[in-house]
Amino acid sequence: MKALILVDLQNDFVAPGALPVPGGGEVVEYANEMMKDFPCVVATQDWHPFNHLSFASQHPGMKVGESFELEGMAQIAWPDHCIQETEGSAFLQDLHVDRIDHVVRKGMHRNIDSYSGFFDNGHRFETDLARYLQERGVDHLYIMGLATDYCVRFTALDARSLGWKTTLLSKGCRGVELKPGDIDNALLAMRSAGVEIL
Ligand code: VGL
Ligand code: ZN
Repeated sequence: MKALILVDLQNDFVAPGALPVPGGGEVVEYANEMMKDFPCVVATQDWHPFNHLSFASQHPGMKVGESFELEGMAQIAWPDHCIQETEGSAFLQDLHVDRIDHVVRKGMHRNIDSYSGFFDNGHRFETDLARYLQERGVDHLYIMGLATDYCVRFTALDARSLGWKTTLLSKGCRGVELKPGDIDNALLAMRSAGVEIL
């Protein structure tokens, strides 16, 4: 059985949200269309405590977009975004949420960021995503959402390393592109890992 994974289709990733991904709002209609074709739909939500350490605001003098080290790992300083139970972390208003079978929340641990829907960035904690997909008998994942160069990228790479046949619906993805080339590099990394790019 195939499953559709909708990555982080949340208000803060679409203008005028806190961390707007260029063109992010354009993918909602496509997501709504695609959901009709899938017997299993999972959506991830970035779900941070207000004082998450990926936020530049938690580090005196730090600017958004800066690189720093968090618990020994490379980290980008983000604006405050997707704070639990706020408007910013809610699903995009036009998304047909009634068609979502399962929601996976990530990024709740203050000390570590979590781009992938499967694991945090240090692979210390696992979400229930893999177990859910196994229980539903899913053998092929179709992934789309925000942002191509962060949460989509790492969700797709983990899906491959866990053994799923994985297809990226690139029409339904948009990237941050903090540095020029980030989106292309993400697509290359996914393709090299065996992700089919549609
Ligand atoms: C994301 C940056 C920070 C994403 C989440 O959803 O791609 N990017 N948190
Ligand atoms: Zn985040």
